[in-house]
Amino acid sequence: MSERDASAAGFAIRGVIEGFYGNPWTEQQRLDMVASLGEWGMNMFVYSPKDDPFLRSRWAEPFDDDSRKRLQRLIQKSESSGMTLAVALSPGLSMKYSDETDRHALVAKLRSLRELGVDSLGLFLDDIPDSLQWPEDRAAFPSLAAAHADLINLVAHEVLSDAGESLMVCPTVYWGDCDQEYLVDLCKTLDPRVNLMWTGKSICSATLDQTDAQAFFSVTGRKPLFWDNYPVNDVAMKHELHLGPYERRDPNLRESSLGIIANAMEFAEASKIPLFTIAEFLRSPHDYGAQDSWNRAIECIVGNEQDVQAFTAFAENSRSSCLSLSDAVPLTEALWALQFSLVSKQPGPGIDALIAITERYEKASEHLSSTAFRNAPLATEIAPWAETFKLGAVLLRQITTLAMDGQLGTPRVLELEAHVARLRSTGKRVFGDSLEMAVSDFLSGANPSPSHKQ
Ligand code: 14T
Repeated sequence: MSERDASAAGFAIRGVIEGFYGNPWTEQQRLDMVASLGEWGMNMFVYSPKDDPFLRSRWAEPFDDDSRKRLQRLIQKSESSGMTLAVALSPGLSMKYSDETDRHALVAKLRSLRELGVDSLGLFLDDIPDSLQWPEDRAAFPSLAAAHADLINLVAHEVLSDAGESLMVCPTVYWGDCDQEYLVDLCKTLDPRVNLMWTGKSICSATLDQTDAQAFFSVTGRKPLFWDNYPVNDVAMKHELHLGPYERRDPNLRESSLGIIANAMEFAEASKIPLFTIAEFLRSPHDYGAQDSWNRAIECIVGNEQDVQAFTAFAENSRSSCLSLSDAVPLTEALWALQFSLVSKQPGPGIDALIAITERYEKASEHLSSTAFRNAPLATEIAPWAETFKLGAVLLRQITTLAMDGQLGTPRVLELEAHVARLRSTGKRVFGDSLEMAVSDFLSGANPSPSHKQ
């Protein structure tokens, strides 16, 4: 397929947003990411980390020299990578919408981005108070939505130069039912050049489909620009490392949305695994297969054969997220095989399966923490989860030993409890629920709870 055919088959906007809470990426990570995204056929990068002070808390202040220089280098890299760069400001924590000084400051700051050479601008009004705070604003506007519509229209008028340009806006109501009063009111008088962002049924939506896009269209009169909160793992998701492939997004959204922009993790290198799969989906949604794409992602980011094997063993146990239906599949299968073997009094095959997976995970966890693993930044980012993975391998070895000694149905399984507690105490989620579930089954077998006693 030629380049042209490939992009004709894909979503119009295929993007990534640095839009998480937490440490923004380093400049080097960001430039490297933009280059990779370009190689994978993405076409937009949105710069708006919540913790860059010049974008949010100090939105009204001009960029300092250092920020300006970093933005210039980002503009250059985006250009040379075939990516559109968007930068968004988030003034809503403090802005007085009715105040001329604040309004001018916002327009001036957005214009300064244009003058630097940023292709596309954003105004993000997410995660701010959902009612007007300043008494002057309450006097000037009937609602938050009215204040926002007025501000957005001002910005569109002052910073967009022609009808072909657009402004990316994240409204304060950005998920859930589309018939919420704010969204209805916001759209009554909104400039048609505004692209509205939407995360779907939830902040982190399990699925995105045609019904989401249609409901949005019927209320707002526009196709949504999806802000997809995957693989981001900030705030309440810090215990999970989202390494699984993109899943449960309807390929037909290519027609019913403007595109999808995926919010990444603060772990830039690890984010590349899911982002690679998102790039494949967005380029060719009807041909996408999650598992194959995931294997290609690991091949691309991890590379060398031995590293790929070790990383895959780890990453297949780090796939729990809002959109994933499965995690720790090979482990779960081995543990079911073991339990089935025990119940059916033919322990051989189950124990063999358990030995095989225990050895595989022991080897993998050794390799991941060794200097032989070549992607050092990746190893550093995943280290807290890889440590938990290692504890899991130790626990599996213990289970294996008990199984081989025919001790799994005896009180000796109580020895496993301390290990499970250690695994849990790392606070990092690995193995989904499967390891803990299996151990609790062994424990209740050895020490039946009162309800099971006759
Ligand atoms: F604007 C949005 F579309 C959006 O998703 N905003 C933030 C985003 O920056 C953050 O990375 C993402 C995932 O946590 O969700 C939104 O932030 C939150 C997070 C919460 F846990 C908003 C409310 C929460 F309760």
